[in-house]
Amino acid sequence: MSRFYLTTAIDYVNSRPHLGTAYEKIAADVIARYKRLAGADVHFVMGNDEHSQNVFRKAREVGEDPLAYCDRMAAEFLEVWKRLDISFDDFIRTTEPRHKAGVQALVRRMTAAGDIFEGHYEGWYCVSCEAFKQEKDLVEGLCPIHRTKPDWIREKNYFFRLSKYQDALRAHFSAHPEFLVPDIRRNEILRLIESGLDDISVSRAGQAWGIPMPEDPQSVIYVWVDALINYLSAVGYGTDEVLRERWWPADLHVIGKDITRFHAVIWPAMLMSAGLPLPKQIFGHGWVHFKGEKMSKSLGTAIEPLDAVQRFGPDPLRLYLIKEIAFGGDGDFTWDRFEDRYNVDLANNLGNLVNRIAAMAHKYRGGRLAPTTEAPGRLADVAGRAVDEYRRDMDAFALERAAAAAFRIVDAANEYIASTEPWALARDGSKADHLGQVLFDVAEAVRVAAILLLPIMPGSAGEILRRVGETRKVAALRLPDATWRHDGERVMAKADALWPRVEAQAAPTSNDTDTRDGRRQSVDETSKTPPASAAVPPASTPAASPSAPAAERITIDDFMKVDLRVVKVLAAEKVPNSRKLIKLSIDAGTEQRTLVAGIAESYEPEALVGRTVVMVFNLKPAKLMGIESDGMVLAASPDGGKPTLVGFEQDVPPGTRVR
Ligand code: ME8
Repeated sequence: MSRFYLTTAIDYVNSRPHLGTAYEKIAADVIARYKRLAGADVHFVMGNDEHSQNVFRKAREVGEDPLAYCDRMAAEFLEVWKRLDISFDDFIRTTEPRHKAGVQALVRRMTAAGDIFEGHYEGWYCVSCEAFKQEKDLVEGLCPIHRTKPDWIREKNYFFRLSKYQDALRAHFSAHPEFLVPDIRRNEILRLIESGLDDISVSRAGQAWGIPMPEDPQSVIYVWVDALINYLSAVGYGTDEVLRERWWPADLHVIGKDITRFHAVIWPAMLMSAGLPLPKQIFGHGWVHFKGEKMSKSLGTAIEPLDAVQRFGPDPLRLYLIKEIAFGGDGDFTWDRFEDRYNVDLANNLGNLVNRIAAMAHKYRGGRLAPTTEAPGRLADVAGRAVDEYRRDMDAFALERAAAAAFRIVDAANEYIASTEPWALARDGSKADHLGQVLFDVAEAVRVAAILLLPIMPGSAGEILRRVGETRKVAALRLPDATWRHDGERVMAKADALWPRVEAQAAPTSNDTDTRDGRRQSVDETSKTPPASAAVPPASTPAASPSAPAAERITIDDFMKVDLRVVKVLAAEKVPNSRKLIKLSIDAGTEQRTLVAGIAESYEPEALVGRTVVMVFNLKPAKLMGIESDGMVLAASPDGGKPTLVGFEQDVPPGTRVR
């Protein structure tokens, strides 16, 4: 079995992750999951970069001990990665003893090679970049990335003879054109190497926060040297030679384009100095922009990943970032576009397909589909080609093209339904076999597409596979399982819509959690068209059509699943930092509950106290701006208008059911 050791950059913890840093982890996770699907033994490592001065300053600013602060932030980062379904195998923190051992071991090897020498550094230093800057790097005296004035420092430092490795680096780049991708990064770094490399400072004086130089505890190791070594210390360098032997060299470092120089020049030179093999490949991805700027906490353009997860769940976000941004280039995140793509790719396209095939399988075949004596139709060819293209694109890290390949099967299956018209075949008894084959083919196409989507949308693709009767465990599936099959009976599961359109939901259904997430979230206070207000249908909800097609209507049994109750508001207060949310304590007759409702634009909290309203009593609780909302208040949301609470003409006691 081939092995694949994959890493991401380790994050500074002076602030929470944002959608830009999360993008990197999602992209790397897609690669890790794809490699597992392709049968590799994968080791996927992420971590936190904790010895930065920024982290130290931030801890002081919030009055915490730096290590306690890092512990707290590690928990916050891990929570975000968990919610995004990132499947890392190990998570390294640079304050861990195993890392310290690895860093000191490597620096000792560099020293033994005669590559570390004492000197003085005088010049600019940008703490946000944690980088020494030359005058020519600055724009109007400011760091061009952080737009802040760097510090002028003069201190005793240890230096690394980077210049000694200039020729060896050049030779490595020409012998291994794949070492740094995409080409734009490679060309940039080649130019840098050609322009001549200076020796670099690898320690800082007068600081307590960091790993001491092995021979001089008064100096700490420069945070970038410390951080880069995580890729080795995470696989046992300095502590566990067997592990190190097993995984090093890394197969791929996934990093952002702003830190290519550290990874493609300094890091390989450090490894050459220590006599260790170089990583096989470095991928420098582009930036996620928001409002035309690099998404960044310091620039105030950061989006909280959990806000985006709360909108529709993790998978629509993962799909958006992977499919809409060419991996290697820059891309934009906007709430409007995110919502549009959700509707187009998921609600209208994939979700619709999954619902339709399940509904038709039940209507025409009692939920059981089997191949007939007919040969598979044209979908088999489309799927076969898409699988080949997907594999080629994934292997080249063209993640967006691989996602598009999977969606080509989805498009083709929707078109196939439209052109074969199963409902017409069902009316003609002589076409029974053909109908059976058409339905089987569509279900098979969905199965193949879902396997290809497993790395991108793991939870949803697994659910789709279950719905189309795939009985094997998702973790056991491999790429060859995406080969078209013309055998076996498929028992199709009947279930709720996976991804209902966001703006076309007039009434909630009881167990439709995705809809609910979409409808209730309102944490984006910056969006041009604000997403649906919490606990009420979206502001853009069109008036419910009196002539909705029969397929969209629900039965009385469906409706009765929704437990609507009269409740009385006991207390109300605005949710801090939210324009729309109000926290309500309500009396439901038998118990009291806390709800969060997106009605602050229409009501003052005081005016709500004592009021009788209607709530969905059996809705699963959901967190909104950190507050658990245990139910949902009903309100009418006229197109473009503000929500109006549903109420009564007469007094009705709390707890009364509404039908
Ligand atoms: O650079 N879009 O940490 P970091 C895409 N600790 N990627 C982005 C981004 C954006 N808007 N903003 C940041 C560091 N990133 C160091 C790494 S590795 C030995 C040490 C990427 O928290 C950024 O390019 O500033 C980097 O790859 C990662 O997020 C962490 O950034």
